[in-house]
Amino acid sequence: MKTFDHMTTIEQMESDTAKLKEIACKVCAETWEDRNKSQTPHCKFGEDGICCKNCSMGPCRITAKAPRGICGADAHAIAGRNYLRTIAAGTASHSDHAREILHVLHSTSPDGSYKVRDEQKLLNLAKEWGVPTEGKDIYAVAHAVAEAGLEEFGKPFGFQRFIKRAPAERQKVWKEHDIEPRAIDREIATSLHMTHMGNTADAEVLVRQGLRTGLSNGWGGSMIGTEITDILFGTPTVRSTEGNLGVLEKDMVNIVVHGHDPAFSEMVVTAAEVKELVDYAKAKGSRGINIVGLCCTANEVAMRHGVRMAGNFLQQENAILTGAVEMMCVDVQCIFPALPALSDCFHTKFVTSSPIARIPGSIYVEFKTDTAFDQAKELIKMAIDNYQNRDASKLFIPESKNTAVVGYPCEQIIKHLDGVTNSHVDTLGSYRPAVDAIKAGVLRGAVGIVGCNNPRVRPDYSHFEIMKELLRNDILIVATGCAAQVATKAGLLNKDAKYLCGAGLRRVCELVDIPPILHMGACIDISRILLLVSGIAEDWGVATTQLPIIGCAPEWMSEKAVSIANYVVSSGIDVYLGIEPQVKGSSQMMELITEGTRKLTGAGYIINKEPHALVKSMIDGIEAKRAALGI
Ligand code: XCC
Ligand code: SF4
Repeated sequence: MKTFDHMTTIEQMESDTAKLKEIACKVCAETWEDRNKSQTPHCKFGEDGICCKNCSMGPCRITAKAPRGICGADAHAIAGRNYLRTIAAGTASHSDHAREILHVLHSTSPDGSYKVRDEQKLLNLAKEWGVPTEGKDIYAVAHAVAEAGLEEFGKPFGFQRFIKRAPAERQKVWKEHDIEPRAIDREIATSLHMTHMGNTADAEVLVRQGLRTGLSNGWGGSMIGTEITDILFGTPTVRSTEGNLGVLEKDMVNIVVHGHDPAFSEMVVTAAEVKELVDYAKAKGSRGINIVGLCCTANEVAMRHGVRMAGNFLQQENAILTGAVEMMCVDVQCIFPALPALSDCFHTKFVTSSPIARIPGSIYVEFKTDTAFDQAKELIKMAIDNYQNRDASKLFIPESKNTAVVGYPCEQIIKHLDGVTNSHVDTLGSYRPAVDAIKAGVLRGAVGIVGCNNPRVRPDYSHFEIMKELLRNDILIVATGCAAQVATKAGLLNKDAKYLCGAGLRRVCELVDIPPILHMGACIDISRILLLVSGIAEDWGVATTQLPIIGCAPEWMSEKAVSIANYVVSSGIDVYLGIEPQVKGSSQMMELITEGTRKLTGAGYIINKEPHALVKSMIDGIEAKRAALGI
C-alpha cells in the first residue's frame, strides 16, 4: 500500500527553530523561549487562580493559613470570579472583532474599498433576521443587516437571534437553566459586575454566567463575525495552498499579515495583486510580492485566496528571524509586543493598524474603511522599498513546507457529501451520508481540534500526537485556528494523509475526496463547527450530547479559548483540554468545570496534560457515546 512520506515531524520543525535561534543569538535578539525561562516557575497563586486583586484592600492570596481574603471571599469565590473574567475578556475579543466587521459591512458601497461578495448569504441572513429586502438595492440591504447585527450587542431585551439556529433540544436546555444569551455587551458587563468586589461569591453561579457569556460569543459574536465576513469577502471554498516557514521566498518581497480581522488582511492581499505594484517590486530587483499569513489571519486569507501560511502562534518570531520579511503588518489579537524590538534586529518593518492593538515601537497606520485600499497600497510600496535593505548575512529561510487543502465551511462539506450520494436525492443538502458512515462504524466519530500552542507543553507536539492517533482510529478531524496550522505544517491537510488513517476513514476520504482533517477556518469560525454539529444532530434525530463528536484544545492559551470552551460545553459537546484552566486552587471550581456543568448542559471538560493519555480518553469518550447509542 502507498504510504504518506512527506510528513514534517515535530523534530524537523524544532530543528528549524534551533537554527533560527542561532541567528537570534547572533543578532542578540530575545525570543519567547528566553522569556519563558525567566518566567518559570510561574506564580503558584496565579496558576491556581487564587489571587484576587479586584479591590485595593488586596491583593489577597489564599493559603492554608489565610483561607479567606480581607472581604471574606474564599478560594472558590476568587477562582470562580477570575474564571468568569477570563470568559468575559475572551467573549469581548471575539465579539468586538465581529462588531468591527459589522461596521465594515455598514461601510460597503459599489465603488468603495469594501463590497458585498456573497449576495445570496446576505439575502438569506436578511430573511432570517426579518430585514426587508424587496425592491431594495443590495447595499441598502447590507447596511440594514449591519445595523440589525449591531443591535445584537446592546439590545435591551431578548436573546441572541442566532440561538434559533440551535437544535430545539439545546434551546430548551438553555431556557430551563436560564443561560440563554442576551445582548453580547450585557453578558460581558454583567460578568464584570458580578465579579466586582462585594458581589457574587457563589462559584456555581459564576460558572453558570460563564456558560451564558460563552454562548453570547459562540451563538452571538463569533457566529455574526463568521457570517458577515463571508458576506463581505466570500464564503470560503476548497483550495490548495502551502504552509510553514518555507513559504517565505528568498527573492521576493515578503509581507506577513498577522492577527485576526480580515478587513485589514483582505485589503493587503488585494493590493498586492495590483499590476503597478508588482511591476514596482520587479523594478526593485525582486521576483514579485509574496504575501503570507500567520495565526488566524493566515486561515482567513488561505481559505479565500489560497494565500500561503507561514505558521501558528509560537512561530511569529521565527518568521522575523528568517531575515526575509520586509514587512509584518498586524491587526488584532495574539500579537507579541516583542515583535517591534525583534524587527529592529533586522530590516523588517513592523506595522500596527488597529486602535485596539497599539504596540510601542511599531509603525502605526490606522486603517480606515474609506481609505483602506489606498492605505494597503501605500504599505506594500513601503515594503517593496525595504527589500533592498535586506541583510544577506542574516538570511535563513527553512525549507520546510507542506501542501494543504483548505476551506471547508459547512457549505463545502455538504457539497462534498452531495457529490457522493447524487443518486439518493433524499439525502441531498444534508449531513446524512456522514451520519450513515458514523452509524455504520466506518467513521467512529469526529473531533474538532482547535486552539493555540503554548510553551507550557512542547509546542505543537500534543496536537500532532493527538491528530495522528485519532486518524489511525478512524476519527475524522475538523480544525480551526492555530491547531489547523499545526496540521498544515505537518502535512496532515494533504489528501495523501489518508494513508495515515484507519481503513474506514481512508475509504471516506477517497469517496468524498477530502483530506482526513478538514480546515474550517479561524478561531471565530468555531461557530461553523457549532452549526456542523447541530446539523448532524438534527439529521440524525438525536441530541448533540449523544453524538460521538467532541472538542479538543490540546495547547490552548488565550482567554478567547476559555470563552470558546464554554460555548462548546453549553452546546452539549465535551471539551478535552491539554492545559489546565487556572482554577486548581478551588476544589469546587475543578468539580464544577469537569462535572458540574454536565448537570446543566450535559457536557464538561476532561483535562489531561499528557497527550497520549488525553487522546486515549477522547477515543474512550467517543466509544462510550457510540455504545450508549447502541451503534
Ligand atoms: Fe491566537 Fe487565533 Fe490561539 Fe492561534 S488559536 S494563538 S487565540 S491565533 Ni485561536
Ligand atoms: Fe481581597 Fe476581597 Fe478585595 Fe479580592 S475583593 S482583593 S479577596 S478584599
